[in-house]
Amino acid sequence: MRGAKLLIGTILAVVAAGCARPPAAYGPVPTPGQLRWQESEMNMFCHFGPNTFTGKEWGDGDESEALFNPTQMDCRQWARVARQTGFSSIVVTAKHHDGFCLWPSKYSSHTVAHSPWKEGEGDVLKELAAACAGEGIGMGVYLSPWDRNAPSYGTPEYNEVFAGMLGEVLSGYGEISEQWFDGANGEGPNGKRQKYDWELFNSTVAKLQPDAVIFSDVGPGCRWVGNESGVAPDSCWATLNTKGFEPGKAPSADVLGHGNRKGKEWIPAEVDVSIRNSWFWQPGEHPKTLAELLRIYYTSVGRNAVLLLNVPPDRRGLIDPEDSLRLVEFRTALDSIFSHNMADGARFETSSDYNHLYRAQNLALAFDGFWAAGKADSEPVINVELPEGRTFNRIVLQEAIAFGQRVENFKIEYLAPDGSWKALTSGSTIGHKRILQIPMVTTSGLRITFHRSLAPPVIKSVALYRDNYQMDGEQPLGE
Ligand code: FUL
Repeated sequence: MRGAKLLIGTILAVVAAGCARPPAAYGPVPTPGQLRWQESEMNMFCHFGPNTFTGKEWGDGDESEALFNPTQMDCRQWARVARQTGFSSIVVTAKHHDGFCLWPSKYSSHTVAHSPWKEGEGDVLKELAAACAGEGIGMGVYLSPWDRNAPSYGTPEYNEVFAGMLGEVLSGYGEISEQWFDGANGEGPNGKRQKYDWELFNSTVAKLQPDAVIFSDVGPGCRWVGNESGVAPDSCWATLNTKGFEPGKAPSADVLGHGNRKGKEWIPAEVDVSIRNSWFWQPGEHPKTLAELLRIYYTSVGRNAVLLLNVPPDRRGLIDPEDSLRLVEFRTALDSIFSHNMADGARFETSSDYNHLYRAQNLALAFDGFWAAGKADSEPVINVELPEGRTFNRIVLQEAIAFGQRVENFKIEYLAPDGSWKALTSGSTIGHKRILQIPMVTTSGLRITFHRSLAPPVIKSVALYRDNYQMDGEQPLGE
């Protein structure tokens, strides 16, 4: 008797566990490092080096080291500004195209060690690593493969030099969240030709910092979005085909932006853009306006990409107060827009559930779970019943990307006062986060219909917000 009970109990437990099994992943999925990076949403870029002092954007590599002499350098200020205004890490130009190393590399004499700054005893990476750790944010390093100073550039030996430099920055400064490989090369037709050993470079990163996300035109951790104006396209896949390409020999800007539907590798887009016109601090330049920064936020974070916003320290080695003030305004605006979810208290209903664990109510932002559509549901629908009329102009959708990116076409309707469903907006991809900018609408119901998906949608949340900052020229919907 006891044996039979035990058997029945075991069968029931197995059945229950079976029902609660999560959906299988579709296609390529992010690594834990990529997931963490995607969730970081905004990182700060700091272009700093000899160019800061010469006013050039691309140094020639023969600038005197004596130029590098910031008078009040304080990486704690950079890290404080970054953390307080919502950035998850700082990616610093440890070596730009001029070859100048912000750390005392033993592979070069064109470094801080040969500059007057701190009498050659300084190390920007060391100070920045300590400052970022102190503020609880990450640190990433930009290392330009193109080097206009290294005498060995253009010979196989340079690959060893570059890998050696990589080894130094990746083993001497604690955890590195992102390794940035720039694809630019301005050598021109008669210039030096370097055949880069990407296998060596990438494996050096993988060995020394296995969780670091590697940026280049084509990943492998994340890809360039294809422009420097802060815009990912409306339709943005985190997947890409890289066969035949490498950093510096990238697919078209169009493909970099859109990614490849059904692409073979998980290589999401990163949007790098400067808060000023130039990458390096230049006298007489001013930061972008708040409206421009908000627009960039919507066209990067709001389109399944991560924003890498460049905020270049000035000649003193401090973030310019004009820039930090603008960032405070930006943070204040984002907080005021995204701290009141108009879908709080909503009732979610769906046309199907994959199983009882992944049910509709998980779509509420407050739940950590997700909703998965049933396998046989060819056009899954989410109904959002709002407790009373709610007014909003931003809809935020998130896929649970650990299961792959799936949705490729959806429409959203709202419940009009006469009880009919009226078209509100439509979209293509979602990914980690999709923010739809719609005219201000007051309604008690929304209906989201997924027309096409590569696999049944797995949606993490649906949230609604009100952005009063962007209202200029935006018309509310007539009822
Ligand atoms: C480009 C570089 O040439 C620019 O100077 C800057 O560093 C930008 C982020 O990447 O490829």
